[in-house]
Amino acid sequence: MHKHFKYTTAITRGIAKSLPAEAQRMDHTVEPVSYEKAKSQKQSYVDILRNKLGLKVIELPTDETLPDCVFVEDVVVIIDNTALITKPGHVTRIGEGTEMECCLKTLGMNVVNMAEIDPLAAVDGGDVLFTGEEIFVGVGNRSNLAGYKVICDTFPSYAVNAIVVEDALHLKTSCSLAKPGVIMVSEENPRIQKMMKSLQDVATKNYRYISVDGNAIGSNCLFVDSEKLGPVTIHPSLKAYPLIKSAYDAIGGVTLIECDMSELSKVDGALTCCSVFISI
Ligand code: CIR
Repeated sequence: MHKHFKYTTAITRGIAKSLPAEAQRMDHTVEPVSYEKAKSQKQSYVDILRNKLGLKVIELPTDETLPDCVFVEDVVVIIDNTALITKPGHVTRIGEGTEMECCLKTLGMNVVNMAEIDPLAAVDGGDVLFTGEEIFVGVGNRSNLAGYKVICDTFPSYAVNAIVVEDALHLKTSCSLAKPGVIMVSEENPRIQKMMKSLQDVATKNYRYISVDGNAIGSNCLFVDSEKLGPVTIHPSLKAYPLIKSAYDAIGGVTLIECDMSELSKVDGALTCCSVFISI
């Protein structure tokens, strides 16, 4: 279906026991994370990748000194055969990329380290939306313009567009790729609508935008063109976000798989953030 999303391998990481008490979170009033429940939901996520999609899953070892280390998406941007190890935008997350860097080098990827190119650059992978055609980089909260420039230089064959992110953790907290050509968007508030308007203004392609009612993280889904099932969109659980059903039904041409990551969402984790993908 699309050359970019035909992955063979997913990389994930275990949940640190320090996550419930020490992970970063936007809202300190939400109830605490249950480590056991988060672990079991994460296992179901890995089972989907391994058993349903037929991917090889590499699980990096957990590091207790890095409470957010399960969120591997933030430490690397992988497009084609190049992996850019990012410098995460929150100080407690710097260092999470080391294990990923070793793993990707061992796998023979072309690995580039952002901090070595520009020490002032910062990017969380949650701010990077790759559509297969172009790259959008959310700039404002965790990622900065210097980081955006490193992405432009590292992936010169693609148009790279900076999008201002206000009052949200990441760009992909409010929109993500449902399948090539289709972007899922949260309609939660005028701030997101403004951000999406600016994305549409700079986009070099015509995408179809599908709106999800309710909670922002309901628009965060994961597209993989798998060997075993063909095109698959893994989407948030309807139990956790009951209003999203019609939005996901509207995608068409993909197998929909529900996945409940509600426990990690208490510390702002979404579906895309717990894995990265390669084709080797
Ligand atoms: C953080 O605040 O950095 C973590 N608690 C959550 C990161 C989620 N990352 C993502 O969605 N890409």
